[in-house]
Amino acid sequence: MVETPKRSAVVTGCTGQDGSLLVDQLTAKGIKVYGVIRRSSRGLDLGCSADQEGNPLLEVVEADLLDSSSLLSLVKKARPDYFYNCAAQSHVQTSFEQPSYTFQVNALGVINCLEAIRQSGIFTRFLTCSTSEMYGGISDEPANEETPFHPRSPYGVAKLAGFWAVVQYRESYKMFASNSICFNHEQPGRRGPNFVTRKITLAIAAIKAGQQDKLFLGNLSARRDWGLAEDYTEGMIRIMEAAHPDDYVLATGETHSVREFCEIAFEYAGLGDYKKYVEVDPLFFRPAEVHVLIGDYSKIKRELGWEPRTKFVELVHRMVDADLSK
Ligand code: G4F
Repeated sequence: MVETPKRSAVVTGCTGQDGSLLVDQLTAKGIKVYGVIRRSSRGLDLGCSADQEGNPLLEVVEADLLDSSSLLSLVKKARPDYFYNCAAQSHVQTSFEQPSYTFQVNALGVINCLEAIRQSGIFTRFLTCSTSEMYGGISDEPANEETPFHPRSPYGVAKLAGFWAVVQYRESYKMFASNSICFNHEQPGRRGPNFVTRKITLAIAAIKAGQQDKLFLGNLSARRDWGLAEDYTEGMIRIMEAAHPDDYVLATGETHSVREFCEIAFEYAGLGDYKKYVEVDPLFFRPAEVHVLIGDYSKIKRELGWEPRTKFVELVHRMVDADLSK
């Protein structure tokens, strides 16, 4: 007989990288998950691990971040202990082309979730996936929770509004509402194909298969603090289970350039010097670039005992392996 789960969680964006990892990790802990999807005429592609579709602890539900009544109905129906908001327009370059949509989903969407919880009157812990893009890379010092923000994209501006909405609801209504300020995090085989890391590892697989001979990229000098996504979603779970709501940086404390990612990935795949394959195309330059991001995760280490487990080189190797084994 299957035991009735004692706890439940809503996960928005459950078909995305972080949401699908949370579905895996929360259900593995015996937590029932209401995975939120937007209605699609093309049917359901969960994007989770292979056994998700038969996962008895996952119930897929339809709602939309831009339709507050659908969120209120969901909270009233699910009465969740936890509400993870992973849904977003998450691509920075796209936000320059779709600034209004990005603001609606990434800022208003957070307020709609918070309002649904507040209006329901149900005690639900809330976390939204916040981002290092809010810092804007104006300093090469590691950023922590006290570092001033200076977003440099419509994405960053919208996420900053969402971040402050969480703080405001926490302070005004004493809600359990937290931000995970996530630096770049990637999951082998699961990262979206238009983020630079996955674009590189998918291209390596295509080059090795003889299907492609060049890879066109933008700014190779941009530096990011890249970690493994499943380490970060575990950090989010810790933030949700903490005694008090708060905002925490999740990062590795290292920064590496896109060029270094290419060097290691092409060498590891046995293709040699990346310069034989990679060309710079200004099409992929952004109107304003975030040149460097590096995070200081000492607060979450000190207070909640979280640390990233995966170093940069291992991450690159695992991403290459995942795409070569397909
Ligand atoms: O992989 P990216 O597109 O990630 P970006 O912009 O740093 O954003 C990611 O991390 C954020 C956390 O800091 C998240 F909030 C956000 O949702 C997303 O997950 O680009 C990384 C860097 C940039 O500097 C970009 O200019 O790579 C550079 N880059 C160079 N060539 C490229 C390319 N980026 C993309 N996407 N495609 C290129 O061809």
